[in-house]
Amino acid sequence: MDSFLPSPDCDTISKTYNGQIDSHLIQKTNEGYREILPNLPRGKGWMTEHLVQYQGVWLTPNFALKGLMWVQDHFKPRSTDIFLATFPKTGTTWLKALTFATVNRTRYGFADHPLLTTVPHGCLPFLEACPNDLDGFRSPRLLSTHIPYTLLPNSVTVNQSCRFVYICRDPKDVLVSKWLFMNKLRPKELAPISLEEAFELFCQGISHYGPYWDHVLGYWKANLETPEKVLFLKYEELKEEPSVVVKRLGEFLGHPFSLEEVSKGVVEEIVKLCSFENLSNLEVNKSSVLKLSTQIVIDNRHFFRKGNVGDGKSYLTDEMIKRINEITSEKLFGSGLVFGS
Ligand code: PAP
Repeated sequence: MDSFLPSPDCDTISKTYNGQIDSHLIQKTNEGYREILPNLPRGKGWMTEHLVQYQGVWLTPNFALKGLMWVQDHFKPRSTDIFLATFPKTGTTWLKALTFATVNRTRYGFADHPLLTTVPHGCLPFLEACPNDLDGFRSPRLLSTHIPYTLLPNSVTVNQSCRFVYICRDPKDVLVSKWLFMNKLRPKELAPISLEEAFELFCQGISHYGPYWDHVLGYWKANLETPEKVLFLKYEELKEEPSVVVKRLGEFLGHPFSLEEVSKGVVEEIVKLCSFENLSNLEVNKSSVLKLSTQIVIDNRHFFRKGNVGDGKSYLTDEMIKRINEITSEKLFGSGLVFGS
């Protein structure tokens, strides 16, 4: 099997996910899961009825918790693995597209690129969804994950020379993007979650893979300690200077752009291919779906809303903005990391 699919599509990936799982391993993790689940703290869910707190992080009780346990129990990293790590709604879709296009730029032409017919999420596997299936993928594997750095197994963070690319975003934009997205996915039988409720939960840290600030700080610290292992990006920087960031990405991943490529405009081609304007207007991203599991099927169009910096502020009251800014300053105090106002 390839490190990515030659003609990737969501169906093929979800078939891959379900294809080669060792039933003994599933059983082992499922037993542990059933044992711990009833005793975990619960909070109100955004997309599901509730979230559970496990090892300090808030997760959907089925997909995300099982996925994390899977990774901790059974994932076998390779020294060449590349992880795209994100908190949901911070720029995952964009980062996946840019990385996939950068790493595979000699393989595909821009006129018939897989990203023109496949949602970025379909181009590379989600670690939590298929840790055991990944054994057959060719190195270097490009994998995405929402797992906090501190919860990844030591075999990934300490023992291997695999690399991470992390992207973060202003928490106000993350909150609003997440609230709008989750309400679209929330089952009809559950009343939509109000912005006030979502705001409270987010501030308390109760959101998928939250608290947000802990997630960001985990990767930020890893970047400070091992910059050769963890590249730390901001959505806002990427919006401002996409070509500069793409060049850094290529360099960091061991695929630096040559002078010839730069002068031929390859970096700009990648930026254009992966731009919000381009991706959001593709037929596949307007009308197809992503099947993450048998229960989780998402319209691709939901991954593309506005793609702007600062949009969160137009939904939040002055009071909410003040409070979230205060929490952010407090949480990030002394870390050297800052977000805009
Ligand atoms: P996910 O965690 O569900 O995969 P993710 O891709 O991290 O979501 O975030 C979605 C946000 O990125 C959306 O932001 P918004 O709600 O504020 O608009 C989405 O519009 C934005 N986005 C998606 N693709 C791009 C892109 N190519 N360029 C810039 N922003 C993008």
